[in-house]
Amino acid sequence: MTTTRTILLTGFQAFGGEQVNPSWQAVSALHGVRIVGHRVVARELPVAFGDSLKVLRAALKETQPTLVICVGQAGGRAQLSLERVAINVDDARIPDNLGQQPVDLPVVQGGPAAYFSTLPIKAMREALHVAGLPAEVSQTAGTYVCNHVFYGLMHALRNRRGVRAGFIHIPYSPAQATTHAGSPSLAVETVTSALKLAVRVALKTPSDVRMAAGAEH
Ligand code: PCA
Repeated sequence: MTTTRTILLTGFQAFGGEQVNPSWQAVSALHGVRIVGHRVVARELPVAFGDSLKVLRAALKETQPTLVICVGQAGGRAQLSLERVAINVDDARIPDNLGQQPVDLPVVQGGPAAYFSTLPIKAMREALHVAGLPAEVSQTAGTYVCNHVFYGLMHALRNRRGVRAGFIHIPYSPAQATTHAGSPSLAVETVTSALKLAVRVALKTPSDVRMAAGAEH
C-alpha cells in the first residue's frame, strides 16, 4: 500500500494592526493541492510566542510531513525572502497578539545558537527567478514570532532525517500597501504560485546548488 506523503505549509494570523495576513491567504489557497505526488496541508498559526509553536508541533505530529515550509509576512521587503537561518533569540519590538513582549530570551533554553534551513534555498531562488518571480536569500528572519517559529520548527525536527524544513517571508499584499505608502507589494496569487514552485523545487532538489546569493549587510 502506498500512502500519499504530506507537505505542511503554515501561514500566520493578522498582527501589528493589519486586517489580514497574506501569508495565510497565500498558503490556505494551496490546502489539498497535490504537488509531485504529495498533498498539501495548510495550517494557520497564532502570532504569539509559545502558542505558535504548540500549534505547529501538534500539526507536525498529526500530519507527519516530509516537507515543512512556514510562511510569514515581512512588510517592507520587496521580494520573497528565502530565510537561511533561525536564531535562538526572542526580542520583540512590538507585543504579540497576546500582549507578550519577550526581550532577549532564548526560544529554547540551552538550544544551539542557530539552525540553518534545510530547504534548497539557492535552487529555489534560481527557479523563482527563471519563472519571473522576485526572490532573495535572506540572512535574517528577525527576532519576532516568525524567527521563533522557524527556530522551534528546526529544533523539533533536529533528529528527523529526511524531513526538510524552512521559512519564507513575503512582502505586503497590494491591499495592505494602500495603507503603507511607497512600500513594495506582491499579489497574493503571485505568492501562492511562487510557494507552489518553491515546494516543487524542494521536492525535486536533493542537494542545493552552489551559487552565490549572499550579502554584505
Ligand atoms: N510576521 C511576523 C510574525 C507573523 C508574521 O506574519 C514576523 O516576521 O515575525
